[in-house]
Amino acid sequence: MKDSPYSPQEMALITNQLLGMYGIDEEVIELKPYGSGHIHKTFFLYTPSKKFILQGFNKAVFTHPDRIGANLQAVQKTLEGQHLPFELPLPIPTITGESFATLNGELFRLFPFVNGLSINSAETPHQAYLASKSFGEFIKACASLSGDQMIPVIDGFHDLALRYRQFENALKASQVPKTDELMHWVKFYQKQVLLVRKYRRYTEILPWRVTHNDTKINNVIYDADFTKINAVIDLDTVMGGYVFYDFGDLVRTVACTEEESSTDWEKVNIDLDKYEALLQGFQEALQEVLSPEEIDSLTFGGEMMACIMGLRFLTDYLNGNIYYPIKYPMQNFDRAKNQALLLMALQEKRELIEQMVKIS
Ligand code: GN1
Ligand code: MG
Repeated sequence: MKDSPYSPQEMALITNQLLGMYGIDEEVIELKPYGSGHIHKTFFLYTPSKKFILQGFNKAVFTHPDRIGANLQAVQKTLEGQHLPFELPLPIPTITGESFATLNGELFRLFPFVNGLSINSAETPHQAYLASKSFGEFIKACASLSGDQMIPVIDGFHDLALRYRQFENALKASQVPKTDELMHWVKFYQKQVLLVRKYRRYTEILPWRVTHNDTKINNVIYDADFTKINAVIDLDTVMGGYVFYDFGDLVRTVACTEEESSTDWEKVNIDLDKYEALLQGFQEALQEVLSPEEIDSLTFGGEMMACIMGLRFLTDYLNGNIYYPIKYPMQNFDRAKNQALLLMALQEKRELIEQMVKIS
C-alpha cells in the first residue's frame, strides 16, 4: 500500500482489531491512504454502514498526546451555546472512553468522515475567502479564552526565534556537504534574522489567543460545489497563538501559485487576488475582534510563516531528514527553496500588500 508503513494484510488485521475497540463489528469494505498530511498516517475506512478516517498517530512528534484532548475540551466548553457554521470533528471514543486506541504500542484514532471536498491548492479567490473566513470564525468563537489557558502541545511550535536558533545549531552540527547551492539558501535564511526581530516586537504587543496553528487549505472540507465549508479539521495544534500565525499559514498555502512540494521554481509566486480574498474572509469573521496592531501584523504573518516553514524544512535537511517524511533525498531542501521563493515574492510585493491590508 503506497505511503503506508504496513502491508495490506497487516493493515487489515490491525483495522479489525481496532474496530473491535470501538465496538464496531463490521467488515471493512475499503481501506486506503488518505490526504497529504506529513505527520500522522491517515486512512479512509469504509464499512457497510459508515465512512471513517483512521489515523496512526505520530507520538514522536506529539510527545504529550493527552494535551490535545485537554485543549479541545476547553475549546468545546467555550463553544457551547455558540453556533459555528461548520463541524469540528473530534476523535470517536473507544468503548472504554479513550480518544486513542492502543495497539502493539502504537496509538490510533478514529474520526467520523466528513463528506465534501479537500483540496491542496485554491483554484479560485472564492475558495480562499471561504477557508479564511472559517479559520477566522474559529478564532472569534474562541476569543473569550486566552492562549494561556491552553497547554502547548508542541513547545515553541511557531516561535520564529526558536526555529531560527534550531536552524543555526543544525547548520553547525550538520554533516551534509556545504555545496554552493546549499550555502546560497542558507545565507538567504540567515538574512531573515530581520523577521526574527520583527517577530519579537510583535510578541511584546499582541494578544496571545487561541488559534488553530495549521491553517493549510487541506485542513478545511468544502461542500460539493464550493459554496461553504463543511468542517475545519486537524485540531491537534489548537493552542495559544497569534492571529498572524493562522493568517500567515493561509497566505503560505492558499495565496501561493505552487504547492510547497513544487519544484517548478519559476512558477512559485504570490497570487494577489487570492491574498485579497483571504484578507476579506479573515476580516469579515474577525472585524469586531482584531486590534489595529493585529491587523497590522497580517502582512508580517505571510512572510513569517513562509520563513518558519522554510527554516524547518532546511533544518530537517541539515539534520538528515528526521522529522518530515521525504520521497527523495533532496526533498526537504527543495521544500525550503520553494518557501524561500515564496518569501521573496511576498517581500517584493510587501508595499502593495500593506496597502491592501490598510484599505481592507
Ligand atoms: C505538518 O502533518 P501536517 O501536514 O498536517 C506540520 C505543520 C506544517 C506542515 C507543512 C505537527 O503538518 O506545522 O505546516 O506539515 N505539523 C507538525 O506542510 O509539525
Ligand atoms: Mg497538521
